[in-house]
Amino acid sequence: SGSYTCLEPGRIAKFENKHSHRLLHKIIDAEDNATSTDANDYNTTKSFQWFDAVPVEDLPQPALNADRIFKMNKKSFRITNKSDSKCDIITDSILRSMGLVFKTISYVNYPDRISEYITGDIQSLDVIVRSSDCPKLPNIDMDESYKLVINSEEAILEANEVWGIVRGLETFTQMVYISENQGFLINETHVEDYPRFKHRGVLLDSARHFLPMDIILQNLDAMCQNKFNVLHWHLIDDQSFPLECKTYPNLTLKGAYNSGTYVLNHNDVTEVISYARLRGIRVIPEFDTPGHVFSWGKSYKELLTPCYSVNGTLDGGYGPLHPTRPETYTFIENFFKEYLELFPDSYIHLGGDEVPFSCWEHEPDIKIFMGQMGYMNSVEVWNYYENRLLKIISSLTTRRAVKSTPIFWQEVLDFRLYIPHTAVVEVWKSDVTIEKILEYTKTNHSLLIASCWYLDNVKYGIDWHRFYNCRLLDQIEMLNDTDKNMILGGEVCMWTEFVDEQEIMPRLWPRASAAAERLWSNESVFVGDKAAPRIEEHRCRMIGRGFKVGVLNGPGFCRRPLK
Ligand code: CP6
Repeated sequence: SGSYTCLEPGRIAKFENKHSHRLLHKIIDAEDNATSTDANDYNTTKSFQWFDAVPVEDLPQPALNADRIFKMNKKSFRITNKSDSKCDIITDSILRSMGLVFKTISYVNYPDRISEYITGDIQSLDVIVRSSDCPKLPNIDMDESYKLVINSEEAILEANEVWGIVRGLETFTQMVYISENQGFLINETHVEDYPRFKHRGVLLDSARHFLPMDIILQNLDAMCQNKFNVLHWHLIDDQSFPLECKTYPNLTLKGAYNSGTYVLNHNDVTEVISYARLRGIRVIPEFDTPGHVFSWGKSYKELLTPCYSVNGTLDGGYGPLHPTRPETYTFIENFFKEYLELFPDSYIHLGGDEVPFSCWEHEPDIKIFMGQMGYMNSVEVWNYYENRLLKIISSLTTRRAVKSTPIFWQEVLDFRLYIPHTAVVEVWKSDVTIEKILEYTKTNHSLLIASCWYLDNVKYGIDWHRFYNCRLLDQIEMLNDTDKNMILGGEVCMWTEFVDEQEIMPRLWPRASAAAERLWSNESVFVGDKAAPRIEEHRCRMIGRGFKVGVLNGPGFCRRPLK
């Protein structure tokens, strides 16, 4: 609405009264209860005419949203770093913003009286960061808050840390718009903004289809535009092993697609990490074990558990990592030694989803081992595996300033594994209720929510509402503070079984923007009928930056100046 950014700032100090709406639960209830036929979905958006792009009510109307409008001169406008810190994160962010600010295609067809509201120009934006620290990496506790003030006396972006400058410049570049006769404009602004959740991630699956470097980097740019701050990189899975391993080169030679050539090497990974850092994005790799490892077996068969049929003969298939052979753990240790040095984030995703137990249950050596250990079932074998893995990770990261914090998929709680309470658990199944979340928080594990956001899953018609109206996220607001604080944030997941480099951009974007707003903006911003024009406008802003984004709302177009 008024601030003219899709990612509505978390707090808007000055124009608060004009922008708070609290009708929302009614809207969601109505949508949830409606039988979700495609036609029905389409009808829920009838209140908005897509071909109008932005309804008059939602425009940053001078009379409604700003007392003053300022012109910006494309040739002379500057963004100036006025702080002592000359951190590369600020410098690069300013450079990028200078390249983007006049690329805006946000076009507003103001009434003629617009000139009454134009009270001057903004010559420059001053950037001030309080901390002189130039962080080596973004982290979970980084301060992304910022204050952006634009009035006739000043245009200032202030933040405690460089991360706030990155987010604030993003907002700033999105607030600039074009008008037919007056050129580039920006409204009087007073925004004090900070994120609702500290973990706002995008999962990219590089294993089902190979994702080349330019796609990864493009997504980091799109993520930055949408204020996401974590790339959850699902690098390896059953189908392929596309990550160079210097210790065990055969993993990619035999396990990567196209005869071992669809590979990301260490330099690529390092490039991704530094590209992400400059955009305030953490890179958390996932090494999914003990399941989802079939591709490891293309070169190292003995790592996997051979599967037996009920009559006790080998059936030729392979299951999860072999949990009792010492060689498995030697391999795992060398493997993680290499990758923990490559990936510096203090979190590491260890997977743990969808472990196919049946191969463990029938393997003779494992049966003997279970007898020796007094294990009653294969969940106990799994628990044994995860604890040996955790011990290895822990000893490999003792030399770090902060020890690695493991993340697991929700199954570790569903099967009640004994894992340290510092481990974070990512909830992904779509049937998870708020009652289930409360059971999880009782275990003292912090949580990530992914259930609402499987973006590879498309539906005919308007399907971003179901990402936006994430019911779990509303219900979280009703929890007490202790439970609420255990929700670190959420992730949108782009699994690539049915998506590849050709179509990943329009599939992910701007549908991920719907989740991005829920993860960044204050919960009170969530108003169904205001979100539709905002995301439509945001889509046009992404197009303005050259992203090949998908259609959200059916027929329509992005407004552009006629000359
Ligand atoms: N791959 C891996 C997947 C999924 C998971 N893990 C998955 C399963 C079901 C759905 C979506 C994704 N494709 N490694 C589960 C976390 Cl609906």
